[in-house]
Order: sequence, then structure tokens, then C-alpha cells
Amino acid sequence: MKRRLFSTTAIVLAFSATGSFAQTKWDLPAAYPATNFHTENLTQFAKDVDKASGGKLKITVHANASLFKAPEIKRAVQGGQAQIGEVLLVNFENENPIYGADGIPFLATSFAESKKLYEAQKPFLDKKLNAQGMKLLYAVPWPPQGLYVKKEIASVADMRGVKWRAYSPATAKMAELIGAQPVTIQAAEVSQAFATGVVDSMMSSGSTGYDSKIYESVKYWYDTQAWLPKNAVIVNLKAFNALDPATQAAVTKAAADAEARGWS
Ligand code: PCA
Repeated sequence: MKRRLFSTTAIVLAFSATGSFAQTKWDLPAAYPATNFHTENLTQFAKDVDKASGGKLKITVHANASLFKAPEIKRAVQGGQAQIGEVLLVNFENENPIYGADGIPFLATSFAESKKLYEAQKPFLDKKLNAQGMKLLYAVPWPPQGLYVKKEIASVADMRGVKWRAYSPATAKMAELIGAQPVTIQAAEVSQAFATGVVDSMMSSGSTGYDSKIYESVKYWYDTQAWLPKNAVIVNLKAFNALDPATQAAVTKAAADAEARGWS
């Protein structure tokens, strides 16, 4: 099948006093609100790239799943509908277990352990993404995952039949194991889902709980610190390779800075 590549890439010829230069524009779909720390980091990354490339590469961040829904972002980058994007790695565990490594409960439960896991995971992530026509730019974890639930829970049995928001194959599997009813809902729709009673529980971070104003409908939070899933910023290899070497270096440097900023 012939894919439409870079259909959204706009090459704009900009003229300056010193001559003319080609400006490349990239779209960066992201799934979380503009005020979330991951998105703020992306916005800073885009600014850094703009500055370091002397305005040659403009990246527009599309927050809150406004361009593509969370689970569609990876395919959009792979197919070139977006040149770059931010994905939640654990969403893609069914493609390859390496994407799900940071979603395994109680494997790595602190930022320090999560860093070690990332270092072990990274070469495999790189390889897998390369084979899919993409490149890993950087990854940053979410805070540890805890349980939000509308009623008090004294034992696993209390979770039976509770409507459970899942965001990955592993969180859906957990619901099955504890007898809850899984409903897959992306972060951008969580607030609505709790408010309307579509779901009564989920495991996520304090960050997403805050973003979705979950305190308006949920009373109980159990700080289980069970795992730290990561967001990864990935780029289409053809789009990256089409940049001149100086612009590529600007992207790589800005990504390394964003990764350091995100972890700290
Ligand atoms: N927030 C994201 C993924 C993990 C997290 O803390 C979410 O709930 O979709």
C-alpha cells in the first residue's frame, strides 16, 4: 500500500534581508493538556528547536489529543501524517512486550528504578522503533501510579464489578484479574467519564488526577506507587533524515535537554 507521506508537511519559503531559506514545519500531536508537565516540556522543546535551528524548523504542539487520539499518534508518526509525536509507550504493548515493560506493576516503582529500567529498555525501544521507520528522541516517566476509586476499598474483593478506566492492555488485564469492568478511555476524556458515571475507578498518577479534576467526583486515592509509565517523543525517520545535519543536531540536543528536564 502506498502511504501518503508528509501530507501535512508545509515547506515554506521565507525571505529575509540576508536571502532566502527553506522553513520546515512539523506537527506534534500530544494526548495531554497544555498545562501538564509533559506538554509544557514539549512546548519548551519546540522553542529550543526553533531557536537552535535559526527558525528553520518550526514544531507545532497539538495538545490534549486535538490532532490525533492517544492510541493513534504512533501510527500517525509512522505513516507520516504527523512528523513527530508524543506517545504513551504502554499503549503499544500488544505490538511488542518492550513497549509494556514500564507498565509492569511493582517492577520499577521509584524514579531511580524507573531510570534504570529505561536504560535497560532504551536500546530495544530504539531498535524496534527504527524497524518501524521511526526514531526515539526522548522519554519521560509519569509519577507513580495509584488507585482512584469512588468507594472505600478494604480488600481486592471490593473491586468486583467496579467500572474501571483502562489506558493500556496491562491496565485492562488488571481489571479482569480483580473482577472489575474495564473501559478503555484516553486521558483527554477521563474527566467526563468520571463525571457521567461511565467509570468509577482507575489507576493513574496524581498528575492526571489533577488534570482531570478527579477530586470533583472521586473521594478515595490509594498511593500504591505501582509503576511509572513513560511518554516517549518519537519522530518519523524520513522526516528526520530530510533535515540538514545542523538542524538534526539541534533536534537531538533539544531532545536530550527535554529528557533531562522531564526527569528532574
Ligand atoms: N497518566 C496517563 C498515563 C499515566 C498517567 O499517569 C493517563 O492516565 O492516561
